[in-house]
Amino acid sequence: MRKTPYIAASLALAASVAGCGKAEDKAIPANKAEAAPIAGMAAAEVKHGKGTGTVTAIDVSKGEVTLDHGKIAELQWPPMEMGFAADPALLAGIKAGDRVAFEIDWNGRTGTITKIARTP
Ligand SMILES: [Cu+2]
Repeated sequence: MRKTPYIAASLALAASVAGCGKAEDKAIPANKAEAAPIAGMAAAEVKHGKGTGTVTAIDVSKGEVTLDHGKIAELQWPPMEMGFAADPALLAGIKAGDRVAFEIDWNGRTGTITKIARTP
């Protein structure tokens, strides 16, 4: 009997996995909200309001007037003191302490006087 030592050469299959080949299969979510226009944000909407108040500060040459005004219904404003821009010509003859009736255009950030007149 011959014993043939059998040496099993184990063949290591060194499978090289260098170079990660991950599939780029990330799902890109469709952002439909981004495509939809945002209502009311496309353009500044100018609102017109009317009120009465007292002039607390005025600079005719700069075209600035500060009013302590009452409610302005059209803009849903409570009474407050705030500054407005105005054409200097509109402010001629008006001084601090005067009671005034006025109208403004409000663009969402700033108010511009369109009419202003002293009241008794
Ligand atoms: Cu105000």
